[in-house]
Amino acid sequence: PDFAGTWEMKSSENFDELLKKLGVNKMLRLIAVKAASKPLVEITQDGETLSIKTSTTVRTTHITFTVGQEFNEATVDGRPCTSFPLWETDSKISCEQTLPKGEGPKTSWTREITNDGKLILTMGADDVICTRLYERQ
Ligand code: R12
Repeated sequence: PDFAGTWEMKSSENFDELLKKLGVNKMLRLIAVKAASKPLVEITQDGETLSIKTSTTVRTTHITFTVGQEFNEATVDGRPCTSFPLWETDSKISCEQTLPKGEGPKTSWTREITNDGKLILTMGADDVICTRLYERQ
């Protein structure tokens, strides 16, 4: 599937609950939720290698990975982790994250291109799953 494009977010569920599960304090959550309500996501793709730049006013992340290969990134609350992205289906990448000392909730994300060309991002922390829908700009 083609993940490439400039994406804007159309809806988000459970982002605050996710941060709460990760132990982010109320003041930081207020700032993060506001900033994360207007993100810009730019993805380039070369085969199974994706480069994803996610920009907000308070934090910008840039990851590059190849599906099937471990890479280093950070959890949504900023803790360094090792990530292992795999194809869950033809159009969905599922990524388990491992924290160096294994502390905290189990985190993961998925990114999927729907039949109608939208991008669904989920971010999980134990039983809490945040779902965010993106459309091409
Ligand atoms: C913390 C500090 C910051 C944040 C948190 C804890 C803010 C994080 C933000 C994340 C946005 C994620 C997006 C994901 C996506 C936009 C703003 C939580 C700055 O300690 O949709 O891909 C310092």
